[in-house]
Amino acid sequence: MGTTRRMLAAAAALLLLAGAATPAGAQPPDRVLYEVRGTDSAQRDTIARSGADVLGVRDGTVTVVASPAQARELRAGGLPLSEIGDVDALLAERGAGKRTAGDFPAGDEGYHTYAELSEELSAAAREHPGITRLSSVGTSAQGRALHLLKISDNAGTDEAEPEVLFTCNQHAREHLTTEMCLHIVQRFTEGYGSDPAVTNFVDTREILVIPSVNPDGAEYDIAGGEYRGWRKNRQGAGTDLNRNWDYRWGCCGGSSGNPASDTYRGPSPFSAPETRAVAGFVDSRVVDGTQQITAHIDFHTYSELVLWPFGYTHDDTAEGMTAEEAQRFAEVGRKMAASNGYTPQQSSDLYVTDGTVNDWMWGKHKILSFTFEMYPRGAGGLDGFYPPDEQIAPQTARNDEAVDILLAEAGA
Ligand code: 0X9
Ligand code: CA
Ligand code: CA
Ligand code: CA
Ligand code: ZN
Repeated sequence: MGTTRRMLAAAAALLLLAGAATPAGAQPPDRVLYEVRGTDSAQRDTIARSGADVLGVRDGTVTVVASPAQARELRAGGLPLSEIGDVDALLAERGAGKRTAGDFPAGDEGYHTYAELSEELSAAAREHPGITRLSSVGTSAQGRALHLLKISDNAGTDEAEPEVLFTCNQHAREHLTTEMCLHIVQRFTEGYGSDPAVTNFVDTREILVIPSVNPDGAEYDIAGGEYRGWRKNRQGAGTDLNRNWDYRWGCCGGSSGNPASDTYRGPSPFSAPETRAVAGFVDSRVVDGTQQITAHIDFHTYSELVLWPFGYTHDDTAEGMTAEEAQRFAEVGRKMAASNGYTPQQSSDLYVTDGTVNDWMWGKHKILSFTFEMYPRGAGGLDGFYPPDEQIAPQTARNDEAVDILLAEAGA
């Protein structure tokens, strides 16, 4: 962007900001960004239980988007919400500037749209036919294919090798995660035959990558004149896919029953076609009574965390999680976190959630299942979901060693 264009963009952003901040006689904004400092985990559970949208947590400071009703409820409960700004105005500021319809904003074209993602996967399959198999696990609410790329030697044959699953983009606006899955695809296809570690994993594992679990939401997030800060899928008012999994679904105040909430769990477990499709695929990997997938990472942004189940309870051990099993999660989680500089913890240490993917993967299938919350670390508000595309290469490569640690563990 040239200087003049940059100044125009800045001026446009100011106009939008000014326009949204004091619209004469207009409704109050529906979504306001707040910070709550010095929270303990019980207070974070209260925030999550209200159905407000927790964007990030760092050293007890929670960044949260709340509706006026949610904000009133939280303040009435004694939580000190300090207002950062109107979400739509803040987003307008981030996405201001020229853009091609349906593409990422000017300057962020390094991110892949759904069409570009589909093309990259086809190209990887075309260029590396011996070690790839491209298919889909099903379709989204709006009919987009939920792509699955398998990477392994003799990819067309189901061999007796540990299967490892990587899923990305359950949450629409977490675009950096789609790039993470694409980076895994590129690294294990392009590096095959030249990089000894990559070659060894491709020869001894079946690597399964689903780069976008929520393509409808991701496309919707970029389809307007600016980033929308959209989280859910695009079925009705939208379901939070990471509250829709069928393990202790809706059990524990870690999701919302209100369709307007950003953490709406849906009307029933697996009501979303996207979660149902991914779960159906994982269920189908039980061969002769044995689940073939032994390890899994679901990538999210942001906060730079490595998280493990259970999320529905603060207890370290529970039915289906012995002390030894909890210990293994902590050990592998800490090892991966030591490699990428993230912070390792049980997911409920952040706040309680129910119906998440990790609880289902472990609770139903005993798959060693982690959530990574990627870059950035800090509580950057909505901007945290939209790092400049210059961050794609460093922030995805940052997880190479952690991915390798999990691939190694999958054989143990
Ligand atoms: O809330 C989520 O679904 C994940 N965070 S995000 O900001 N990407 O939405 C975290 C899920 C991990 N589980 C728990 N915190 N219990
Ligand atoms: Ca850029
Ligand atoms: Ca193989
Ligand atoms: Ca197999
Ligand atoms: Zn997420």
